[in-house]
Amino acid sequence: MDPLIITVAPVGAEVTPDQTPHLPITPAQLGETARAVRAAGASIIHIHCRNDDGTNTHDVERFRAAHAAVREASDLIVQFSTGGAIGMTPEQRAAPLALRPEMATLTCGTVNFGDDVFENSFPIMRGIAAALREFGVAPELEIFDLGHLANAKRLAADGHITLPAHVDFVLGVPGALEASVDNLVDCVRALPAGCTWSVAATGRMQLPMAVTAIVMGGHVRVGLEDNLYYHKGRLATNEELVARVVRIAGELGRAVATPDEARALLGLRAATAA
Ligand code: KMH
Ligand code: ZN
Repeated sequence: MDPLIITVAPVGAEVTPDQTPHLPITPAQLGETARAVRAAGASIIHIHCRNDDGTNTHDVERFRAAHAAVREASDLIVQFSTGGAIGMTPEQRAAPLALRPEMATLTCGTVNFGDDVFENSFPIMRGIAAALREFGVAPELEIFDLGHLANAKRLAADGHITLPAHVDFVLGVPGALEASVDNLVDCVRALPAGCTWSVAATGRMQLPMAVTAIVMGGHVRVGLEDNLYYHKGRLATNEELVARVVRIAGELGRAVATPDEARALLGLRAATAA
């Protein structure tokens, strides 16, 4: 099997600082997190930004500072969120792509999101895909439901994205596909040929889905964006969540990818050549 690519999603848009003291809020804190999760074994960092008071922002200058801090602290692959937070406009969500991160997400369909709706109509997806192409940013296709794969195939057929691509199954969001082994297997079977894949799952299903992906030959996303706890009643840090996956992968005989090995697997240029 290929070495395991571990993505860390350290902050997200929904978790609030009163839920955990371990969220990296400022660019400097994102840099410290990057250093710690790289040491623990991560190779990709999925970035959302916050204002100093912990509220969400997709301000380009905040992303510029976060990007610089993470790159200063590590050789991680930097992946910007274009999902942002509920209520952001598509233009706000795409604006930081002008900073040309190595990767960014492209959510492939609208989905219920708790009591909200995470809106990704075809015009929105085409607009974000156009920005990804304009700035030469590699997409990670976020698949919250099985039908999102059909949307990705349609976007590819119409020339908005290129397949194969890297796909992240985001399972367990209330209103979308539940996190279960059966559902993950269904998702993987439906993947377009040649795609690499990872799984992110919410809450206590993060670890079981990660272990399933390690065994299946997929890749893994962990972090406080999706799950706050190490186990019931004990808050986690991002680096602990990464370290646990590394330990389990080791027990299962799966090597862990360095960022440059991940770049090779994902078809990105090596950092040393960038
Ligand atoms: N915060 C969610 C509404 C992404 O980062 O691309 C969307 C999200 C997906 O987190
Ligand atoms: Zn995200």
